[in-house]
Amino acid sequence: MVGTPKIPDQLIETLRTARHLVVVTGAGVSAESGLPTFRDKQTGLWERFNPEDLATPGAFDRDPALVWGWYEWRRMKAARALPNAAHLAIRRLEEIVPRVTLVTQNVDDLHERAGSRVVHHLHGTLKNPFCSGCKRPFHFSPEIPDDPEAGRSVDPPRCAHCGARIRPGVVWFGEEMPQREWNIAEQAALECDVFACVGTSSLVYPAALLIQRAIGRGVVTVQINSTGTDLDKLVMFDLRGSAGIVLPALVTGAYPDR
Ligand code: BV8
Ligand code: ZN
Repeated sequence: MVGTPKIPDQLIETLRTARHLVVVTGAGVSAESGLPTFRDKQTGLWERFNPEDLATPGAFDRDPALVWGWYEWRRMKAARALPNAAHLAIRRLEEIVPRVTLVTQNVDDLHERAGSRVVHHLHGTLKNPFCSGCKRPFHFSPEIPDDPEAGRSVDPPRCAHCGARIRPGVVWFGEEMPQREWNIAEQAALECDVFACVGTSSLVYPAALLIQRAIGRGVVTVQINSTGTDLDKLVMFDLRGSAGIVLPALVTGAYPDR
């Protein structure tokens, strides 16, 4: 496990005086909750699939049961996972910094279950499936889906209204992000004085444009990631390590008594 890097004093000071902090999270922030990230080798039988080949409208049209089975497996894993110290540290920041805009690329609900009240999901969520035909929302039964072993195909339910297949409520590659969430995220990137991206390879667009907006404005930018990314030399502070270790260290360093 990568240890806690020394948090630069200048970053501690910056966070103490931050007025508007934007935090953008990716799959790495849920990794310590046991959820596979997008580009790490998918665990279980999903190793033989590239997620980018499953997270597309074409994949669903070609094999709806395979794609629905993948999302049901992920929904089951997310429902059985718990928020980790990174989610909780972000929640603490929301209580301390005057204004925090939390934006996530993740489709799990771990930020919400850590207590974050306003979470901007750029790529949708596992909890809001809808009809691929008439677009009506579909409501899951309350219990956690049984444990489809990874890789099992599961036929998607049919819409009670029009009979079309129900699809996951996520934004697939080639699909547009929700305009309202994107506008909020982009506006925040243009107004904030501190911008942090946590646990993301920053490879997916347009989400990856957000940190680039902040870098372009010359505001304080922080990357917290367990591996390097294309942003390493572009951000002001590049902290290498696990989000569940680095984020709490950063928050405690800035606000030791909070
Ligand atoms: C669109 C939901 C157009 C589904 C996802 C330029 C501009 C616009 C579009 C494009 C463009 N260039 C290319 C595109 C097309 C495409 C794209 O970006 N492709 C990529 C592959 C190059 N973008 C799109 O298609 C977007 N739509 O542009 O539409 C349009 C416009 C108008 C009208 C119609 C259409 C939509 C993209 C959204 C796709 N959906 N998710 C699902 O989840 O199944 S994206 C998917 O990738 C996830 O959301 C994921 O979160 C996201 C990004 O990945 P990361 O979160 O960064 O995860 P990853 O595994 O990559 O990295 C994790 C990092 O964490 C790693 O670096 C790892 O080292 C680190 N880590 C691991 N453990 C830890 C850790 N760090 C800290 N602590 C740890 N413990
Ligand atoms: Zn329908």
